[in-house]
Amino acid sequence: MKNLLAAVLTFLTAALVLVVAIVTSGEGQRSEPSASDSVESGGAKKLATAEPGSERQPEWTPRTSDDPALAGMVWIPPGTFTMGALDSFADEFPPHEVTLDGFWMDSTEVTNRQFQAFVEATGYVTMAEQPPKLRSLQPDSELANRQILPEFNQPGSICSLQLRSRADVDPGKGAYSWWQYVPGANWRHPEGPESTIADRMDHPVVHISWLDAQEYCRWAGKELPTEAQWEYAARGARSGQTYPWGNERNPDGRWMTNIWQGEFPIEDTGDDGYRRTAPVASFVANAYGLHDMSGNVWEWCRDYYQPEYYSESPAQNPPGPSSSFDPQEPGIIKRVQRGGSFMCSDQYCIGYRTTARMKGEEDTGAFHTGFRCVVNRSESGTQP
Ligand SMILES: [Ca+2]
Repeated sequence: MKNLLAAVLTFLTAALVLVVAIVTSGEGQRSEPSASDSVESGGAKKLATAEPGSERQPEWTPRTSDDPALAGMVWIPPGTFTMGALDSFADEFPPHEVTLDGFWMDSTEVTNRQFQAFVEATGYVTMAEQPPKLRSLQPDSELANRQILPEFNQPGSICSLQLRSRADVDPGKGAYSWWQYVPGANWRHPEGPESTIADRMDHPVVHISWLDAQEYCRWAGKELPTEAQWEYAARGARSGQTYPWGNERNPDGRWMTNIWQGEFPIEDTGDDGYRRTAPVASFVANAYGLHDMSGNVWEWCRDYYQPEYYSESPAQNPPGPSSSFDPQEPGIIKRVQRGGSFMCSDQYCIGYRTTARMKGEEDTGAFHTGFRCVVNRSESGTQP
């Protein structure tokens, strides 16, 4: 029972992670990283690499497969690229060359419809639908003996509340003014028990923990992408560019991704057309045929999170570190999240950049966190 406490802590730490991320980014206002001198080569000859700084779309025709197991997926060609950034947040440093085998990747985030098929086939119950338990504490964590507060000791998940004005932001609570644990919130009820996904079946599923995503992948015969696969795919062969489509956030004044516009966290004006999740593929795909690699929802990667992993990462198909370590919360097991979400604004979380890294407790989702899958096979569909 004492572990129930930890579940609350699980939530709290997840919220704290968000807070920290937001605060960290908020310090921010830092200029977004400039294009580095990375070289990106997509093995295939048909792929012409864009010049750094160029907004020109790389020449590549997305490949799909007739194999039903690869439906909805696109081929990501083998290649070498520079992962990370020179002038950005500390955990994106150092930029380093990585070579990857080719793989298949979902062209969109996993939708409510897809996740529902999984649940109907298996009877799976997500973490947010279960009574809180301790699942993501390191074995030697000091948090193991804490008590779970009663208000957190019921199924639920983390949501961002709608604030009315800047006065609603309690300086003492900081980001907890808007991030709150909502009993009854889960993938079927994204904003709490009264909300529904009935008209959102083609939106990305949310409130999915890393452990939930693993179960979906197992059922689907897929895997979560490694962090290196995710970044390589998101770049879409654009060398060292800030976004999957180039260096300009709003080319020709257009919004290219579902993020937050307006004063954060008071009012999202929805200038991009969406105030929360958008249907997948509402925005243009990158050169590989991948939609929403920036914005919409954070996407889980397979890797444990360690901020300094890039300093020791192997150059060939890096698998991520062998264990988790976040100095901000060393007792918690965390996995990498990528891509930013509809909650990311240029005032705070600029996580929609291609190199931006986030972390989350592996047993905890939130209303802006989902995932997509990969299949590690050759272009012809055979096992590597
Ligand atoms: Ca938006």
